[in-house]
Amino acid sequence: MKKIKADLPFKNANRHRSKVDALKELYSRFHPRDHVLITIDPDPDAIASALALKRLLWHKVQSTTIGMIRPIRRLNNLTMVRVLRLPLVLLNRDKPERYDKVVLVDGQPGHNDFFQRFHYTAVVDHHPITNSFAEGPFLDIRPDYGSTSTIFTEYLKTARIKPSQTIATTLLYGIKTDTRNFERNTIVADIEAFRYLFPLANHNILKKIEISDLSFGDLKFFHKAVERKHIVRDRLFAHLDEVPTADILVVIAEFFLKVHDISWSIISGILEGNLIIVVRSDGSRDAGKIIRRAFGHLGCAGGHQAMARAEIPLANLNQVLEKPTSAAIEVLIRKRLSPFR
Ligand SMILES: [Mn+2]
Repeated sequence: MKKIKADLPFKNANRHRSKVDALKELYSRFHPRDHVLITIDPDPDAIASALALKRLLWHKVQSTTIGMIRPIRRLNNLTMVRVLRLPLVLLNRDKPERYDKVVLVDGQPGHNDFFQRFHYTAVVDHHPITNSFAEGPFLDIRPDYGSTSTIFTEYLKTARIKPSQTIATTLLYGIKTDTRNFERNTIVADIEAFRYLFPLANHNILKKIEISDLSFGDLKFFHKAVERKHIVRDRLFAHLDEVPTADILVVIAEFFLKVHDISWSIISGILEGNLIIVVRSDGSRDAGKIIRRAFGHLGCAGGHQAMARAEIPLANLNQVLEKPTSAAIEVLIRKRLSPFR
């Protein structure tokens, strides 16, 4: 995406007006008879921002609908919507409904062709500015902010609205996911918003949302991994044959690393004609280097100190295996990544 210099299209870009003026200006764009649509690409930050805006517009407009441009896939987010009963609807590309005003939060029209269909009354976001905006919409884009949830927490404070437990929980989760628990893109405003929201959120629900990354279907791979595990000194191996996604290998590799005697968790499976090997370790030896030495000549292999992965086309296994049976693959991996080499 091309970056556009902020000074060109951005006369009304907000940074110099006060928080009270920004809120007033935002409100001035709506009429009590309006039916408002908020469009989101539904990640936690976008969902939380939309809920906060819906709350800000409560009693100010006739109705506010939060419309998703795609279904939610991530299990954590599905859990959030289910447990907190969030009022989200899926927009239909072919049957656009009529709304008086449309707002975009946590994104810009150029981020998705679905967004580009709408004529926006307001855009509130924290991504780098990639759009040039024609005259018109209320803009509040703050690329230095870690999350749009932070921006909306400030709006709620300015409006003297204490967020409900549901809204506080989603905003807190939005800040946490977009800053990866303050490990990236964090400024003081994010931490201040977090501190403000912390006592207002439901931490039991937040914890349930954060740990909900498994489906029922995944459980049978846990079962298989436990049954098939081979332990060689402090390394645990499990080969799972065909798997539906590589994510399940990662989740199981991380799970076995919880066992206190295990320093290396090496989980493998077959996906779309490739053998995938996922390593999680305590980082005492360079896992990326070791997996590259073991499998780099057969496919792509590498990673970091404590996380590594190899992807090997099954056809390439002919070079080292007479017949790539499940048992032969399992033994190959165990030999090549054995601590005794
Ligand atoms: Mn965001």
